Amino acid sequence: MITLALSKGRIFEETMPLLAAAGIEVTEDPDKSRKLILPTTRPDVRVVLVRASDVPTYVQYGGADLGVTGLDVLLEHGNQGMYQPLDLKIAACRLSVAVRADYDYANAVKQGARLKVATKYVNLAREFFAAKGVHVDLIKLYGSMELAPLTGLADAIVDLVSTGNTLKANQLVEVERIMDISARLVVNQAALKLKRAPMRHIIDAFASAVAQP
Ligand code: PRT
Ligand code: MG
Repeated sequence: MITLALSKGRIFEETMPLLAAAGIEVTEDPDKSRKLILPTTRPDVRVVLVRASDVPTYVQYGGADLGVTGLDVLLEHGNQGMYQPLDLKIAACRLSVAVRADYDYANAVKQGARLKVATKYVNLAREFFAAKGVHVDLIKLYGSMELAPLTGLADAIVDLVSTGNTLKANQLVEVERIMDISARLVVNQAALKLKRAPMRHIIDAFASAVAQP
């Protein structure tokens, strides 16, 4: 049995065409079912639904053989015990610093001010500001980062941006792009050794589907 960990929403939806390229279809709609283990048209392949931030944990410890996770989640978690064989080029966005439109970020950095930064990505944010030599107090949040500068909780946020509409709707502006993000296929190292042939079939099918223009 091969177990693939996915999160509901954009990762699930954007992974479906890649699975189809491997000849695999999920036979139950995750939005209509309460099941956390979904069967597929291949009796030896199943999908488990986990929180986006739990995908690396499942793959690292062998709760799943493979998983699809954002590079943001993967880097924040660390990639111990996993191979990252493929950039799937799906769920694309960027990790950026944003502030209130009326906050002079460039000047605060120039003055050497200590910035209060709210984010779900404390490890990535710490590394980014340390490399710039900017002192920060990091405030860990689990969601709705955009609210932090508006309420005075923080001077800046580190969050994902795709269209920029969420920032705009909250009078925030992007002041630095930290990195481009896309979803990655991650693979449990032991599983790849033990179930080499069926795992390679899926990895290779994903790779050729990604390579299509
Ligand atoms: O929602 P939940 O708390 O369960 O988990 P999650 O938010 O981690 O999952 P999900 O499905 O929202 O995101 C899964 C992965 O999709 C992320 O880890 C990213 O790699 C990727 N991705 C791509 C995004 C976005 N684009 C994105 N736009 N994840 C989140 N967003 C959010 C962003 O945080 C911000 O709130 O969308 C908002 C900005 O979007 P725009 O279009 O208004 O700029
Ligand atoms: Mg979300």
